[in-house]
Amino acid sequence: MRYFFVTTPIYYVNDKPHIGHAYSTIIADSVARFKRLSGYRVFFMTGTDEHGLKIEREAAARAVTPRKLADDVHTKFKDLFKLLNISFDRFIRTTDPDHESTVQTAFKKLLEKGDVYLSEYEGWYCVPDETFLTEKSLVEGNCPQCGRAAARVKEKSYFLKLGKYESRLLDYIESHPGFIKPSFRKNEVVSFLKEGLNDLSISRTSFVWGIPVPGDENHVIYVWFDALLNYLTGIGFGDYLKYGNKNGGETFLRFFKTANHVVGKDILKFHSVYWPIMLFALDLPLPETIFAHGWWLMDNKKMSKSLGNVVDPLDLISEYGADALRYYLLREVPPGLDGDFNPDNFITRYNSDLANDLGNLVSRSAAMLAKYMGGEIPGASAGEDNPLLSFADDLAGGLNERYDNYEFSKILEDAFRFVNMVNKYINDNAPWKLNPEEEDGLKTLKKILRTAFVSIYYASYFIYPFMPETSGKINALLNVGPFEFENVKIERGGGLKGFAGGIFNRAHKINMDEKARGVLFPKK
Ligand code: ME8
Repeated sequence: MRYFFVTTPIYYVNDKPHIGHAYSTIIADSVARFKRLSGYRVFFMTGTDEHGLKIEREAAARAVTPRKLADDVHTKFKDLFKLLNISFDRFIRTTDPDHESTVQTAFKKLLEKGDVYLSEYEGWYCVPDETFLTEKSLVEGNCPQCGRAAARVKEKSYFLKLGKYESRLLDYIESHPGFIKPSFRKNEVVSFLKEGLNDLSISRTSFVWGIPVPGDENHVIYVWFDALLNYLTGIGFGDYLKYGNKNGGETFLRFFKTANHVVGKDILKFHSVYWPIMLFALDLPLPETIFAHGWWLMDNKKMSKSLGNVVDPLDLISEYGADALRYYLLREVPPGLDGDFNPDNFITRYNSDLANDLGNLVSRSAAMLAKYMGGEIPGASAGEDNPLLSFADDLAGGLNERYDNYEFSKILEDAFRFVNMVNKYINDNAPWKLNPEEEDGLKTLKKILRTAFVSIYYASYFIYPFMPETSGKINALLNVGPFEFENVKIERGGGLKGFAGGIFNRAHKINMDEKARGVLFPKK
């Protein structure tokens, strides 16, 4: 059994989600869906980061308890993810009891080991980013990342020894080229490491909303130390601690070694420096990959709750559907780069790619099949046009590598190139000009329609991880089940050969219900 663990950042509950949060989550969901289809045992986790000063302050501003704020806002993330068809296996909250226990256990372990020690922190802190800052990194007294005023802090604190693991981490990063993706981000991390690391403060005493330090309850554990450990809690760290590598504990390590952490570039340092060092200190293996995506910008500024320039995903979903949003976000931007969210561009893509190219291909093919074949896709004996299907097979064969490199925009570009090749094939062959009353005419018509429908099935497969609802509708129209490993059996690197042929070997009637033949994407 091959395992695959994929995660999103866990999101702060100071405000409702925007499309930046939707983006990371859709990326992880698409990968999870592809891996499941490829036969992996997948665990996909997302959730909310609920502790810390930022949440405590927001709750005070709203005159509610932090707990109440977290209870209310985390449901907004859950509701959004439901609308977006996010197939997570666990939605973790850092206030979940099993997580609190992970954090306290880890803290205690490191304290006993001597990798955590008590001292005093004096320096700068950015509350919105929940980040300690060095004096020299400040830009006119402000946080270099978000531009907001940094606060001066002086308080007792526990520290994690980072220097002890610095060179081990450098070696690890150099010898594991797939650890940080895209590769151009690796250099940033390496130069940060080469500057030398100060030990990391991992507890606070000036507020209370956090997990208490075991045995020293004046301190609450630093929100990032708490948050990063969610990746262990969700896959059974508790069982691993209790039973080691047996009685279910072994699945913990199996999953964790395959971890792919999908994060925004803003939090790459936490994931590629602090997190690995925490894992070294805990004697655990490192995740397989940290994939840092870029930012969605609005008028060239990072979309963010505090800047107030956010796009509400709920508006887009209610107007265009979840799949349109999923498609746009993953199609538009190459891996790791920023994207400018442009509403006109969104509508253009919707109308041209989804309504015209894909939607029309499906509806006009179904109309022709109804008209000429009584809704029956001719069997393999009708023959097919191989260049088109070979192109699809080649695309399918390259998918694993593309997914491994998070190259969604390329996958979707190719999928829609294929859709347009099928449209062109139909236009060039003009089946409506053929006479089905004549033997030759009927033969050619059968071949064209068969080719079109096998192609539509391929297209449905290509888009499935990104647009599961649309793919489901196409499969329902084709009268075949949803894509699952058991009925698709696509082996790693093996492509699709035979997969469409298998189902469509014999003549196969599509679903002629009006509902099944409904428009996929109404024009806007
Ligand atoms: O940082 N474009 O939570 P957060 C793209 N709790 N992605 C964006 C984005 C944008 N404009 N804005 C936010 C935290 N994101 C911590 C994480 S993980 C152990 C703890 C996405 O609510 C992106 O993934 O500020 C970014 O890293 C994340 O949301 C930050 O969410």
